[in-house]
Amino acid sequence: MKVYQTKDIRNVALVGGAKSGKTTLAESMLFEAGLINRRGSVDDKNTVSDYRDIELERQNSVFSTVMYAEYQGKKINIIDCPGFDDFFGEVVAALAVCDTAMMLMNAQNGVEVGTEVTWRYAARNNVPIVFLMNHLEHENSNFEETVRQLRHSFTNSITPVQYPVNQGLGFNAVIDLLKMKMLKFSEGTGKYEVFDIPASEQAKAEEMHGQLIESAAESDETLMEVFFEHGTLTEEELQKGLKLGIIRRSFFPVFCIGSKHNFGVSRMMEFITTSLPDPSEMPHHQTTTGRDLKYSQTDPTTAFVFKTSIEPHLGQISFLKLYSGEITEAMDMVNGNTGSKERLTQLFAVAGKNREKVEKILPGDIGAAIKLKDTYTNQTLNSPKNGDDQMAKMVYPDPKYRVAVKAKNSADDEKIGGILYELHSVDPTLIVEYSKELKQLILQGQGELHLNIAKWQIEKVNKIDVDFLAPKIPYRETITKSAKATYRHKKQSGGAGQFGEVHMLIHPYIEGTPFQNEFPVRGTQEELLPWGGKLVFNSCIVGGVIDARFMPAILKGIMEKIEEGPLTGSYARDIVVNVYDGKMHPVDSNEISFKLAGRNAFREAFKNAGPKILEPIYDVEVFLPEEKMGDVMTDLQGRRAIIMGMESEGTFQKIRAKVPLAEMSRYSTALSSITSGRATYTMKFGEYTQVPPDVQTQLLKAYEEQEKDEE
Ligand SMILES: Nc1nc2c(ncn2[C@@H]2O[C@H](COP(=O)(O)OP(=O)(O)O)[C@@H](O)[C@H]2O)c(=O)[nH]1
Ligand SMILES: [Mg+2]
Repeated sequence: MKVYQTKDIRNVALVGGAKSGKTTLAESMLFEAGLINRRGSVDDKNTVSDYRDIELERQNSVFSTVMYAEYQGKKINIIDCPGFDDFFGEVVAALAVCDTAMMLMNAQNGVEVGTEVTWRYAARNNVPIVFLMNHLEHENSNFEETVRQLRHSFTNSITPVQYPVNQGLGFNAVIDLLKMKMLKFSEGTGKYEVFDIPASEQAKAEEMHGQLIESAAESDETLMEVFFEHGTLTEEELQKGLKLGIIRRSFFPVFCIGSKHNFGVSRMMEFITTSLPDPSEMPHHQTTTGRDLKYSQTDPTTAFVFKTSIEPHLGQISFLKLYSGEITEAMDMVNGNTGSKERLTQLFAVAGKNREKVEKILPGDIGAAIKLKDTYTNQTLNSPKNGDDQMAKMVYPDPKYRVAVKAKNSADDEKIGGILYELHSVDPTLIVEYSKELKQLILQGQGELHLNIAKWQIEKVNKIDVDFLAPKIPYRETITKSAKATYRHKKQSGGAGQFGEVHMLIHPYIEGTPFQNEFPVRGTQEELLPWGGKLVFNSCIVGGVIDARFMPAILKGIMEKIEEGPLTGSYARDIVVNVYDGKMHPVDSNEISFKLAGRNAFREAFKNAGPKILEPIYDVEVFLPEEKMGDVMTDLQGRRAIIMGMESEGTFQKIRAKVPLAEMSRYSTALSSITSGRATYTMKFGEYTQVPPDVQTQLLKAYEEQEKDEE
């Protein structure tokens, strides 16, 4: 394969709502570029992009697919992304390395939740966007309304560069406002015929063309001057101005395509080659040490691994984008994050499961290497002389769905950890962790669908049957008032006896609130508890009634009980313990005696100090269409949510709420069914608060029963 110069490379990501037609468009683009000679279809399960078993089974993209099309002397790298919210991690990676996102719109549906989420993310990361209006041949398609919604939701700089002449059944023609011609498509061929704009469309086309010229002029001062002087721009000036506007995100063109019938795809690809930025025209990235990555072939090499996939018969493939220098086969590289050495044995240009060898990759291009030893997604590879360089890591969305994983056959339990770790290396939004506290293997992800796909892989690919169970909730225990307790540990049996007596006063630890202590504190120790909160341990001992050497043993005894709270066995927190009196025996006192005395005194005191169970509360944000507000609110209230506020965001509403984690189980599924998949949400741990009395009673009862079972 030809080696492409930076200026001849275009990197585009196909993004947008589920089923908007991204995978079908990718297929048409590969066909137009001659990479395939027959267009497959998602329905016939033979597209280049959706080739994995899980995708064929579901007829939906689950992973992003990297492809390329050589077109009019340029190499267009295409990353086809999944549309479901559950797989947004793939979109994050694609947006990190593409220079332009192509956002597909289903003209029947207007702005969808996928559009909204992707727009917001692209805006935060300054990714230029081109809108592609698809599904125009349906009876209910509405180009104008969809454009109106886009402008209302996002920005008035979203501007058509084409509009359909005959949308709905029979759609096959558009007015192209750049060429100022009418284009007529013929089914399946990708060809179009060019006609003069019919008289009936002339006025409208002139006016919209005028708007484009103004947009182009606004993106650059010199162009503005030319425009003022001549009242218009030449075609070349128009193109230059629009490109600048796209790069600076002050202009977002809207094209019309028909991905299924291959309408307008070649025209759109022509636009990609002539009017979208090459990588070096985009703002440069810097390494974390401040080195400017200028896409210069003669600079030291820096490449970023944005995706890892595991392919049958081949193993691990690492997809990288080159930001500086060049990469050749058999080159020695250094992983900037781990310092480990890597040799690139083979380099490929990849299109789905097809690969073509390349000998060299130049800056801005995307390629793939296989069998890297110790390099994963989100890491930087460098030439040895700048081995320490690192690029900023991609930030994935927080997990919002969790399950406990257990092998059906307990003999398989050991293997599961390794399998889940491999899944995580391919999809970093799957997070696996063994919780010592809950004694469960917890898998977190973006939604029930996301985790079910992981289950499918474990069962179908790794051939291990597993159960996904509801995970336990990490409750906490604390106290609400002060209490005293004394405990004497005494044992007289045969030889040496045991003796220790401890008197303590405990009270709640509340940051910044002083406590009127009846016992002067002589020594204090603050423990930051690993599970959050504090334990303050004060010695108020006078006259040496307990030897200083026994104090650590008392603290140890208290810590044991704090790790296994007296109410439900959960971690306790935010407690001040004052040891103010006690007794020793000249012969029988030892550390173990004081540990036991400390532990039991603490348990007694805790029970009398108004103990309460705390539960984790999450800050939840739900994005939903206005008309679903009532249903979503009712559901949230049923989940003990406290509504913190409501705002409108474009055509969507945002509800902010505090919701107990215990009530969030299966929320992604519930929300999806209440809103027919038109809403999304995020959640982030907020704080621990006391559970209501009725919930506390239930939890205490459940714990008692569990203890009884275990006896
Ligand atoms: N009628 C019509 N169907 C389309 C069009 N684009 C895609 N489809 C169909 O819509 C479904 C989803 O398409 P797909 O490419 O998988 O969408 P993706 O989820 O965005 O990748 C498939 O059944 C396609 O055949 C279009 O422009 N018109
Ligand atoms: Mg798809």
